[in-house]
Amino acid sequence: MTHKNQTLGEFIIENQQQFPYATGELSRLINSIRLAAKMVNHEVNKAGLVDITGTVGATNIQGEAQQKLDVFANETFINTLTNREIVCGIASEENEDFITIRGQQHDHQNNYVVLIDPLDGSSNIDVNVSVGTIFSIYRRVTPIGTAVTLEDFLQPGHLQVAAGYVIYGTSTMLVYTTGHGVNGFTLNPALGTYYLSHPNMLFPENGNIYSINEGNYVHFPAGIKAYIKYCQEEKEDRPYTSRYIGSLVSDIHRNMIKGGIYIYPSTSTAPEGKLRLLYECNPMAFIAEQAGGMASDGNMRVLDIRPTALHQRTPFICGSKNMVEKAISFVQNPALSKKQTFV
Ligand code: P6P
Repeated sequence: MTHKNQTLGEFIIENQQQFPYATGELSRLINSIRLAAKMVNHEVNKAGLVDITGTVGATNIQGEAQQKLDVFANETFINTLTNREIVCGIASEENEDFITIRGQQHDHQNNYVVLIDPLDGSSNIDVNVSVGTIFSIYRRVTPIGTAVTLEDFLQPGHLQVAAGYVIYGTSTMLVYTTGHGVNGFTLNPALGTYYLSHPNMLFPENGNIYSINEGNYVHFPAGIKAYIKYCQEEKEDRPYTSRYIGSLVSDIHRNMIKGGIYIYPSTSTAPEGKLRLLYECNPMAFIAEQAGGMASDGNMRVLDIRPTALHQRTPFICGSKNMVEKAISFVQNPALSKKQTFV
């Protein structure tokens, strides 16, 4: 039984028996993420005060200018996860290759791999817009006692054992699922404790918020253009409204609470879209489905995509079920727009 104001620690203990491998390992893993998030939150919250914003002059493997907080967040999560005897490997947006963790006995006995986007939306840091951390957790598939391989990381999203995000916004929240619904915990910075503030989060089936970077409109496929026009046409009931923060965690978190759809499609300049499958789309898709929503690449369920590369991208349509289904109908049948009367 979950109740408001339960602490994250109490919630983990009370619910760990739900988890088939309830040896406490996953609980310790979530606890590690909880601690790292507190440390990153502390730095994010003072970013404007000390010389920690701005770029470090380096670029990450994505070729993106690395913000100092990117580097701090990446190192914090990697170090915190490495120091617990739970994780046997980590893949991060900031690192070209995965990191092997042998364990204190150097014998590769740990069971889980973690894939992480340590600070998503970091280009927003210098303008004081909310950013987030996204994480995805799998059990390894290669034998215990051997070093992890790429195979342990290239698992389809439906095999995730847990996924979640931290949103560093007006308040800091940790939102995660282990396959038994989605729960949101808000950090009380004065106490350093997370409290259950959003039990059993659910996407409203319908919504009227669409989130997409319309600056790329001319590069969108016909079906996405048609769906945007559909959102803009007169509606008997509520008119749609466009909300786009440019921070995946913030846009999806808002849409999960208010009802809405987030789209980052393929474009003529980026045929596979921009978002990364393994540590952005799969964890957000797991959460979306656990919250009664839906996540598709326009043709198939995101969680069924069979990964082939650590940093591969995918088109991403995620949010309220009925809205995602409507968007997919346009993507799969752009001519649909000709039957719509755009007045
Ligand atoms: P654009 C941030 O870089 C990010 O990965 C997501 O958090 C965000 O939704 C998207 O890219 C924004 O991309 O091209 O609209 O600036």
